[in-house]
Amino acid sequence: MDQIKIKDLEVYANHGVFPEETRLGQKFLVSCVLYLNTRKAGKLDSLEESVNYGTICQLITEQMKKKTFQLIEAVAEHLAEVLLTFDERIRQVDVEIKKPWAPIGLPVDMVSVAISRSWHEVYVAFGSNIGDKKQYIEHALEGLRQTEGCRVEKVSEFIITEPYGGVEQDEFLNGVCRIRTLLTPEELLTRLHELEQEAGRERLIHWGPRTLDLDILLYDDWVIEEDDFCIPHVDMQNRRFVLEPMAEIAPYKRHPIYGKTMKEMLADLK
Ligand code: PH2
Ligand code: MG
Ligand code: MG
Repeated sequence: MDQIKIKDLEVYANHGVFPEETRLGQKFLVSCVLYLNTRKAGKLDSLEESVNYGTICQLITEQMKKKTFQLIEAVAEHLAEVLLTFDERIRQVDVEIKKPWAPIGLPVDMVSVAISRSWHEVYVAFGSNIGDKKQYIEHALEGLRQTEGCRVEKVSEFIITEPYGGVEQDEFLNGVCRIRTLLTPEELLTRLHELEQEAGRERLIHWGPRTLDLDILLYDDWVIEEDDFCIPHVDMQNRRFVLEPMAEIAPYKRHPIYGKTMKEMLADLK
């Protein structure tokens, strides 16, 4: 990916843990790399097709002066979020915050924090088999849209499915969506659990009836294998109610472990 780089933008601001830092302020140096495709801007020689680095420097300065953080970690995190939401075309950012005058009483040249943050493509499955199923799902999708650092990009049809897994219960309404998010897998899972709680979900029987179930299917091409948290979803290859809507909105998306497309995985089930 192409890069726009800003090196050592000087900003006088008041971040710090010590009272004198927040009272008197000090010099910060901000560097960042914006990852975006500059091909069209380059070929057309047109600023409209790119991101104006002057505007970015202004934005950084404004944001650095507007609020006081204790940690330069927090400053970096905040700036990364602001930059990634400023323009859709910025896919990733590296941000470094340097404190050349850190008042630690020792002769250090410079302290800094450098982070890299990006948008992630995530597929989430939803299902409901109690009450107004459609209403629960639509409320959850709206909740995701309203979540900071989350964009709902594509939603499948809602399909009626027979319960899978042996528990005798009412039929489900199921589907999947593709979102773009700045949240980590753990943070996203916490948010999904909150939305399930909002739908009044009670966890009584394992695989039993539920007002709302939200599961992470795929998170970029990441593989996470923890005792209580796996990505990709461990059973998606066996679930028609997942693969059918996945084949609808992402037929050529490949499973990071099985190496098959959603369309192929669905055909394998038939
Ligand atoms: N979810 C389950 C268990 N069984 N069956 C259908 N048809 N749809 C579901 O969403 C579903 C299920 C556990 O998450
Ligand atoms: Mg589930
Ligand atoms: Mg679940």
